[in-house]
Amino acid sequence: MDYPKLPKKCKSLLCKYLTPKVFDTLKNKKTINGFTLELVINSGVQNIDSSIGVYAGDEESYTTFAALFDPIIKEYHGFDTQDKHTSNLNPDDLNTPNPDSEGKFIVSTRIRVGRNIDNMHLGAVISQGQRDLVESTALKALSALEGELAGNYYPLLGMTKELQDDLYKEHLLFKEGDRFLDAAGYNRNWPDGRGIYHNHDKTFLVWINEEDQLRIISIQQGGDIKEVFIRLVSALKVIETEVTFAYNNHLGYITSCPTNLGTAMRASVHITLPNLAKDMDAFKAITDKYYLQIRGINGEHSANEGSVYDISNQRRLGITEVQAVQNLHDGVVALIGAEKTLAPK
Ligand code: ADP
Ligand code: IOM
Repeated sequence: MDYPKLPKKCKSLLCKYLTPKVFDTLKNKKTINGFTLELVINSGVQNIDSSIGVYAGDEESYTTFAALFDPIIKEYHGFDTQDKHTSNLNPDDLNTPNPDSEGKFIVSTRIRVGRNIDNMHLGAVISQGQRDLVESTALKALSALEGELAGNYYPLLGMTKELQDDLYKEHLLFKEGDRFLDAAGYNRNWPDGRGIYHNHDKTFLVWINEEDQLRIISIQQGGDIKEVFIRLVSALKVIETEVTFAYNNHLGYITSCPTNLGTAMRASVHITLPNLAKDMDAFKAITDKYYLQIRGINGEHSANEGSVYDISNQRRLGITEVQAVQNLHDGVVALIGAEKTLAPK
């Protein structure tokens, strides 16, 4: 494999950190599962508009290809190679009263975590048999959920186009044919082994075999962040007694994409900010201060619709889950304050 052609205009962290020297150091390396540098970088090479552009095929990828992953992790999370990750999922440590008790700004709140089963290949190189095993293992664990969390599984295989589209439009289901994941090998054998579990109220969801083997999600209308967190934590407690997920003291929960390591948590609100939308410098100054990310409302790589934005924690490693959610809350309070100040009198 030769050093890939990476255009100057490419802004991804892959383009920034895959220097010819790093490439030469890593080009002949392989993890025990056969994961190579070519597989690590293919998504970012094919998609020069990637924000990051790299994927791990297994936990070992993060050490075998550390010369590339470490600087990316450092820049994205502000996390050093000698740092340790700790977890805190205790809702009592949150101070998150609803930032929008009158319901004027926050449309909905969602908190998700990614999880991958210990000692199992990640999605980039997972075999069809392993993917099916992930699905059956997850379903067994989910069958232990009770009360508000009890629900049904809807496999993608055999799902009508109508139901798939409806779930997607309701912001509940992942999209099909994502080109970033496709280039990284995630869409092999589609739609086998993929699906969504949801409870009766559609406030608790689990995506199976998308970017991570499991994406465990709590979601509801409005801005009661703590209620969303409590639901997620209750479900995690049950699921984690049934399945052991890949975790280590340095990188926390092991995920396919280095942006998700650690807590693997993205806590977000969909929020309407028409005045801040006209002053993106002021908007970005607040999101930067609270380490928040701005996405469009149809997920990563989507554009915003009108003045509704998806605001979420950017850092996920080296902070606890409680800190990630607290950052979101405090940043949203500041955004709503600025929005009110900018409103025409
Ligand atoms: P992930 O959050 O798993 O990294 P995406 O950014 O692609 O992945 O978002 C997945 C889906 O979740 C999208 O359909 C998006 O609209 C929806 N979503 C994210 N945050 C919220 C929210 N606060 N309220 C409603 N839907 C949300
Ligand atoms: N992994 C994916 N969520 N994303 C960070 C893709 C990219 O733009 O690099």
